[in-house]
Amino acid sequence: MNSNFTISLFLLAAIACLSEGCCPERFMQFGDWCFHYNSDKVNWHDARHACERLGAHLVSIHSLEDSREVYVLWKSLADESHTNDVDRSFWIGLHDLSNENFFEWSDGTPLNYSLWYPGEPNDSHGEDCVAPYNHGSNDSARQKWHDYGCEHRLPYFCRRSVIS
Ligand SMILES: [Ca+2]
Ligand SMILES: [Ca+2]
Repeated sequence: MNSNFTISLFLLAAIACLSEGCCPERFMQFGDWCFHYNSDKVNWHDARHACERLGAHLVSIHSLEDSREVYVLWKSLADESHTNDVDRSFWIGLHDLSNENFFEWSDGTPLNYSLWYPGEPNDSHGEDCVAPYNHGSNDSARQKWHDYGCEHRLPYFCRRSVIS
């Protein structure tokens, strides 16, 4: 390819990013964020590292609005049969691996909001990682969180800010 043409394409992409922000390859833009959903089922640690390799983190949730945004996005990407199935939910960045019952987000943001399913977290058999329970009669119940064994394999959501 002609190098001037290549440079022009690069500049055009850069200008588009400057005007409205953009997402790297394999991410989709939703609001002010870039999301990457991977339907491959992996344990929580592998999900965390996969996000980090993409310059992102497992998604963190700081409001009901955040939660709805992520759950609606997930529903649009996952097979309809995946809703209301605990083992077909997705990993988020919350964990209490460092100190039992002291939950923190893997992206380092503060825990300023929580959306636990009734009776959770219960640390049943030493559960230290968190996912939406994906269980209940409607979306507002299903998006609530439960602690779950980190070794379970689930799809996952990565998030990063737009490139500006
Ligand atoms: Ca725990
Ligand atoms: Ca639990």
